[in-house]
Amino acid sequence: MLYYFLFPLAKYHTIFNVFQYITFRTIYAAVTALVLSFLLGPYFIEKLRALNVGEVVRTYVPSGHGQKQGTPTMGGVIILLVVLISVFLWGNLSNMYVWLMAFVTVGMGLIGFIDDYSKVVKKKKGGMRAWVKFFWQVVVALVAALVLYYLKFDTVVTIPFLKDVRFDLGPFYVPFTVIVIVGASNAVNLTDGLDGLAIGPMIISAATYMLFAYLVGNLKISNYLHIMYVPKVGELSVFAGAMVGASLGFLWFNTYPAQIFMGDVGSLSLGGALGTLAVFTKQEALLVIVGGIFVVEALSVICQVASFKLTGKRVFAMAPIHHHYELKGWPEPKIIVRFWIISIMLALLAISTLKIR
Ligand code: 57M
Repeated sequence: MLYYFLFPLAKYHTIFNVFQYITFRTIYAAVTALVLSFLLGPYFIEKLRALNVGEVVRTYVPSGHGQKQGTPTMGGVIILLVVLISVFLWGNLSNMYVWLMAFVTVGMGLIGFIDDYSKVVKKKKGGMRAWVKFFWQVVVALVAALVLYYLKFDTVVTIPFLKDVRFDLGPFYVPFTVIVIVGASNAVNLTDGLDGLAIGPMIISAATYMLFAYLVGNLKISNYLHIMYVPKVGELSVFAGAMVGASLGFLWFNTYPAQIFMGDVGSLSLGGALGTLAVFTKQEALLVIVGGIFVVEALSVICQVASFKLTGKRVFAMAPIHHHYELKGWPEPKIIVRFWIISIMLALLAISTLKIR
């Protein structure tokens, strides 16, 4: 919004020129989201406490989780709010990708909100049925995928490190997009089981895609780097910047020992947003590296369930994998920080694909 009101003033004073630059708006989108989170966080946590919106910890948990009972949850509401305000202030709202990003983020958030609400407020055990949740996630992702397809979005998929390998998926790009978005949304949800475990890699992944959005959206740079140029997608670095700021602000309160959890409203929406960023920047396959922690968490569940069904034996002491390390006796902060370190290494590896191909 500031872009509309302040950039035209450049004819009176050159200082207003800064509002046209994506880099400037990205930085301030992140700063705005961070400051808003700091300001709203304590008020929101107090409100949740007063309303008794506290986590109901399952009984089948590694010891230590019992003391988390009653921790305020649904902190994702504040993340969503802060991202939207920041994008509204700093984004170019005539950009269609910004609206599609907002649609997926809010759509997934709404599904998570209804699930959290039924669990925490209505005290319905287990919340929304898994298949109902999955169905609506697919609907949200499908709407975005179909809009993209009818807007003639490039359906070619490239593979990291392999310059000459390209697949044109044609109409199959639609289900592919749905898989990426819904997969990312659920993988982040599965990861969100220790304090700061999901939000840390989310900051790192969103920051990586913030960089990629800027690069692929810039004709000169993308030509220089020989990466696919995606017109208008540069604006998404402002969106990703807001995600980084809001996630950092949330980590302030979610770090061990957590004062608040994000709930499904946070994990489903942030995961969906990350998947959408991967699609819009045409770096879909790169998400396996950038979001490697989320991928491993989801794979650990798939392996555990498959192995148990087929052989009756477990691969991990407990899935998702962070519970395995808990049961092995690693203290919670050690698991969390080590996962963050791996996430940083993966982000660096992903960035290196710009040169190693
Ligand atoms: C989300 N949610 C946390 C919080 C958070 C198929 C199966 C593997 C599914 C999986 C599952 O349900 N995962 C979904 C996991 C929960 O956190 C809430 O949920 C939100 C995210 N959706 O924001 O509101 C608990 O996680 C802990 N937590 C923190 N700090 C945080 O910042 O400590 C969360 C955020 C919180 C808190 O204790 O209550 C969750 O784990 O429930 N199911 C599982 O993960 C279960 N695994 C399992 O049953 N494994 C089996 C099979 C099925 C694979 C096996 O290995 O044999 C585990 N869940 C829990 N304990 N709680 C089992 C042990």
